[in-house]
Amino acid sequence: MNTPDKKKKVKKPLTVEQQISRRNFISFATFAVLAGGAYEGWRWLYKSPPEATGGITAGARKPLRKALNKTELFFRRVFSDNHLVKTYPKSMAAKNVRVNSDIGMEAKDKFDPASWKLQVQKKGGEILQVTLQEIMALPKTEIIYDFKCVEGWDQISHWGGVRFIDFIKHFQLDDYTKMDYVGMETPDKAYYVGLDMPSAIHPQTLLAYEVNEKPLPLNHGAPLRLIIPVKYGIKNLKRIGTITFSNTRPRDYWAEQGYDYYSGL
Ligand SMILES: Nc1nc2c(c(=O)[nH]1)N[C@H]1C(S)=C(S)[C@@H](COP(=O)(O)O)O[C@H]1N2
Ligand SMILES: [Mo]
Repeated sequence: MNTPDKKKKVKKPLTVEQQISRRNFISFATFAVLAGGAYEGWRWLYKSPPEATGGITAGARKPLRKALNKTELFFRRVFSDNHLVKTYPKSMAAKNVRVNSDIGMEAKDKFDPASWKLQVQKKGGEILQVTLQEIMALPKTEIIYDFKCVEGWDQISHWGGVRFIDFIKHFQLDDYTKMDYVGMETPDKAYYVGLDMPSAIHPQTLLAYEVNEKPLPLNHGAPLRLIIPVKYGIKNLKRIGTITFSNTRPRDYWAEQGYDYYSGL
């Protein structure tokens, strides 16, 4: 028997419990769709081939590296070499400059700073050898800036040496600045960094032989270290042995461990 009620199909207002269960359903459905999308995205990334330069940067998937390289290019354009890193008065420089790590400098007894020569790899296999005396005869530049390590500490420190660009000009290496990268390695080749050319020839980048106006101690990279204020500490190679120029990325110790190759500030 038909009740008049059923025919009219009156829409009864939902009870509180019904409203809650409906909202729960919508929330879970939305979550499931988003989670599915995230999973598919991850699978896509996971299945995509690794980048071609796997050994140099730590073998990220191609699409991920593409995004990272876009980010790098963006920062390289924004922070071009017209931008100078902030400098500080001498009074603010740390008296006890922190010594961090010493990869490529372990064989302290085997290394003789007196017979050290900087080796610059030129085209056609020729090697330019430069003594510390020749480097110290060039105009000296000093910088007091906030040195930053990726491990989370920073310190205002005072360095002295020759600007890398002045070194290049003096030894008539100008042609090499048309290349994309500079590579630097310790004499034992255990620590090595790759630098984009604009950062290497930045006016604040130094081949440093002094800290706090005194000769660099061995643990800070004597006889010669890199001070590159536009980069994190990892790129500031201590005890430079060789310098190379290239259009492909030179090998880089920390990039091989997955750190950002550019490591700019
Ligand atoms: N040869 C060499 N250079 C190096 C390193 C290293 O382990 N070996 N460590 C880098 C890191 S991580 C930092 S923070 C700085 C520290 O420089 P400092 O010891 O003079 O403070 O050196 C950089 N240059
Ligand atoms: Mo560091």
